[in-house]
Amino acid sequence: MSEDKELSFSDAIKKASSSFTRFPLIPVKGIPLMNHITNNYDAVAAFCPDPSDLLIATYPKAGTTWTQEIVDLLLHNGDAEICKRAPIPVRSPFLEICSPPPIPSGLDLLKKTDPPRIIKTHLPFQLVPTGFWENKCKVIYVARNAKDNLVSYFHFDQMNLTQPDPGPWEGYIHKFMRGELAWGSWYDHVKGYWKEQEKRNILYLFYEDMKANPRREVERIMRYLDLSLSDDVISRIVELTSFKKMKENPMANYTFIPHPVFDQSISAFMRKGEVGDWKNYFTPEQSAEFDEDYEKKMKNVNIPFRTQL
Ligand code: PPS
Repeated sequence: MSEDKELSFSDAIKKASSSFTRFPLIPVKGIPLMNHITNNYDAVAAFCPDPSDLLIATYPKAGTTWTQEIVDLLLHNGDAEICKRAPIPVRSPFLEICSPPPIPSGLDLLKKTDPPRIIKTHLPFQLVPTGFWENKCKVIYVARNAKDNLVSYFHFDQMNLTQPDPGPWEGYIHKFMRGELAWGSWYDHVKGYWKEQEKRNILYLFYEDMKANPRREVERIMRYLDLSLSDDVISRIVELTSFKKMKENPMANYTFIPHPVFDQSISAFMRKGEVGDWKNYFTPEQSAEFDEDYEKKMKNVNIPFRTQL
C-alpha cells in the first residue's frame, strides 16, 4: 500500500495541487463532463451498488450537500458528533468524481465504505449506472428552480478552480440555456428524473420546499428511508441542517477543500442559501429572454418550480 493511501482527504488535495487546472469538458454520450470524469466513466457505469445504498442525485448546486447532511443525520439518529466524523465527500462519496492522484476518486472512497452508503451524483438519469435500478436502490432527486440554480452555479464556477472559467455573467446565462456547463442541460436533467420518478420510486424534492418548510421535507425523507425518529430528534436535525449551522460546520462547508481547488475568498460554498436571489443578478431583459426560452424547453412537462416563496 502506498503512503498516499494514508493521506487525509484534504492532504491528498494539497499534494495534488500542482496538477490542478480548469479542466476541459469532454462529452460522454453528449453530456459535457470534466476530462478526468469522462476518462473514468466506463468504470463508473460498471459500478454495482448494494441494494441498501441510497443515491442522492442533483444538477450541480441544487441542494446536494444539504440533503446529504440531512440523510446522514437521519441515519445516525440526529447524532451531530458522529456526523462530524469526516468531511462530507468521505461520509457520502461523489460517485463519478475523479481528480488527479493522490486524491481518491468517488469509486475509491466507495470501495472503502461499507453499505448502506449515501452516494452523491450529478449524472443525468441516462448516465446513472444501471445497477442502481436493477438493485432497486432508493434515490432522492433534489431540484432547484433554474434561475437560482444558475446564479449559484455561476458563483461556484468562479471559486471552483477546476471547472471551466464561467466568463462574464451575460455569456454564462447563454451557456446554461444551451446546456454547455459541466453535467449538461439543467432542463434535461430535471425532466429526466421527473419522468422516471414513479417507475423508479424516486423521491423528487424541491430546494424551495426545503426552504419553505424544512421539517416537512425532513420528515418526507425520513419516511422514504423507512425510519421513524422522535419529534425531538427531527427538530434537532432541522436545526443542525439550517443554512447557518451548515455554514459553520467544517465537515459540511467545504473548507476542507483547500485553495487552489476551492477559493472561498472569491465566493463561499455556503454562499446565501436563499430562494429568489436570481433577482439580484438578472436584468429585466435577461429574465424575459430566459423565461421565453424556458417555456419552450419545459412545455411538455409541468414541474412545479417556484422562483420565489
Ligand atoms: S454541489 O457542489 O453541487 O454539491 O452544491 P450543492 O450542495 O448542490 O448546492 C450548493 C447550494 O446549496 C446551498 N445550501 C443550502 N441552502 C439552504 N440551507 C442549507 N442548509 C444549505 N446548504 C447548502 C448553498 O449555499 C449553495 O447555494 P447558494 O445559492 O450558492 O448559496
